[in-house]
Amino acid sequence: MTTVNEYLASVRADIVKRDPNQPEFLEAIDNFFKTLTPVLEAHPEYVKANIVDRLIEPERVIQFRVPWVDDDGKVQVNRGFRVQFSAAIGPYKGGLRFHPTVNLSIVKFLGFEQIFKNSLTGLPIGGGKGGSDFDPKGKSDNEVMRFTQSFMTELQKYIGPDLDVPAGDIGVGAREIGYLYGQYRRLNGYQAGVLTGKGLTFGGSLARTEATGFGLLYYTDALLKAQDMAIKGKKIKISGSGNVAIYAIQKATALGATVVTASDSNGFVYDPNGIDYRIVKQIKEVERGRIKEYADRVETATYYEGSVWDFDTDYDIALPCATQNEIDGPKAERLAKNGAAVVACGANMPCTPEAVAVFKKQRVILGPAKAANAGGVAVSALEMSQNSERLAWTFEEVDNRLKDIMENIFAESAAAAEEYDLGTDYLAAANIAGFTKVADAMMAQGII
Ligand code: NDP
Ligand code: 2IT
Repeated sequence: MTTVNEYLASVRADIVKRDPNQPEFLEAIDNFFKTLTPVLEAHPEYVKANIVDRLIEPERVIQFRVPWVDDDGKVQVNRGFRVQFSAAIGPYKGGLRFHPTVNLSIVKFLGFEQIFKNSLTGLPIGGGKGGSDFDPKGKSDNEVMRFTQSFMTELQKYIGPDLDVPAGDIGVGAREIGYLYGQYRRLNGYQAGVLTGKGLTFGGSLARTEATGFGLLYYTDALLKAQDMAIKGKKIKISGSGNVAIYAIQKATALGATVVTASDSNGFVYDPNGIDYRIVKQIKEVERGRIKEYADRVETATYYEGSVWDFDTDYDIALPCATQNEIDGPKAERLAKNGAAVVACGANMPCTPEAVAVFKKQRVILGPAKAANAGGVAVSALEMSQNSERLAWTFEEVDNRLKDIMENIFAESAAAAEEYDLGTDYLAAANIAGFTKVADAMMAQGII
C-alpha cells in the first residue's frame, strides 16, 4: 500500500514535470505538503479521491495580451493573468498584482494560498489571483488608466459577482480599482459586486482599506494572548510601506506597541520613538513617494539602504508586510538573535522554507500568511455581502466583524494544532484547518 508521504511525493514529482519553471508555485506547494501528512493519514478518503492532485491544478488559467499607449505615444505590451484556482466553496476571489516580477509562477503561488486563506475566513469564497507585469511606478495617472482599461477589456470576459471577484494587491490600490471598475461598468453596466476595494462612493466598504493591516494585528494579538503575552509595550519591526504596512503600523501603535521601522524595495527608516503612520500614508498614498522621504520629515528617524531584516536592533515582534521570500535563512537567524519571539506575516509567503526551519529550531512562533493576512479578503467578502443587499455598514460594524473573524481564524488554527498535536506550529495548523473545509466540499461535489 502507498503511504501518504509516497502519495505526496508522487504528486510533487508530477508538478515538477509539468511546471519545471515555476519556483514560487513549487515553494508554496512544498510548504503546504510538508504539513498535510497527519490530516491525510486521518482521512484516507481524501487520498482515495485524489483531492490533493485535483487541488494543485487550477480550474482555469487565463493569460492575455495587454496593449496600451504611453504618454510618448509609444505602443507598450504587457502580459495579463487570472488564475481561477478553486471555486469549491464560493466564487473565485483574490487580488490583482501589478509589478514587473509578475509571472505565472507568482500568480499560481498566490492563487493556491488564497484557496486556504479564504476557507479560513469562514466566508463563502473560493481562491483566485491575477495581475500583470506592468509597473505602475513612475507612470502618470493617464498611463495607469489606459493600461488598466486595456487590462479590464480582456479580463471582463471571465469575471462576475458570482463567478470571480478580483481586488487589489501589490501595485493595485484605490486608483487602479477605480479605473478597473469604471471600464467594467462601461462594458457591462452596473455590477457593484464584481470587484472589491472600490471607492466609498460606488459600493466600496468602510474599513476595507485598513482591513489587512488591522486584521494582522487582531490575529497577532490573539496569538500573543494564547502564549500569555500582550502587544502593549512591545517593539515591532515592520517591512513595507504600502497598504498592509501603513494600517498595521496604525493598529499596532493604537494597541500600545512601538513600530520602529518601515521600508520599501530600496531601503528602510528606523525610528526608536515609533513610526507615525500618518506621515507614511501621506508619502506613499498621497504623494506616491519613497520611504526615504520619511527621514527628511522626522528628526528622530534615520534612512538606510538595503533590507530592514539585515539591520540589528533588539525587538519583540516581526511583521513582514512587503513581498514573498523577503526573509531568508540568514535573515531569520538574525531576527532570532535580535530577540524577536513572534513573526506574523502581512505579506504572502514572506519567509523562505529555510527561514521557517530556522524559526522552528529557534522557537520563534510563526503566524502564517494564510491566517494572519486574511483580514483583507475577509472584508472584501463583507463588501460583496453589502453589495448584494445594497446597503453600507458602518466602519464600526465592519471592524467588529473583522476582529471576530481574525480571532476565529486563530481559534480554529489553535483547535487544529490541538487535534493534530502540533504545539505552536500554527503554519501546519492553518494549512490543515483551511484544507479540511475545501476537501470536504470537494468530496461532497463529486469528481469535478
Ligand atoms: P503595496 O503595493 O501597497 O505595497 C507594497 C510594499 O512592499 C511597498 O512598500 C513596496 O516597496 C514593498 N515591496 C514590493 N515588492 C518588494 C520587493 N520585491 N522587495 C522589497 N519591498 C517590496 O502592496 P500591499 O501592501 O497591498 O501588499 C504587501 C504584501 O501584502 C504583498 O505580499 C501582498 O500580497 C500582501 N497582501 C495584501 C493584501 C491587501 O489587501 N492589499 C491582503 C493580503 C496580503 P516598493 O514601493 O519599493 O515596491
Ligand atoms: O492576498 C490577498 O488576500 C489580497 N491581496 C486580498 C484579496 C481580496 O480579494 O481582497
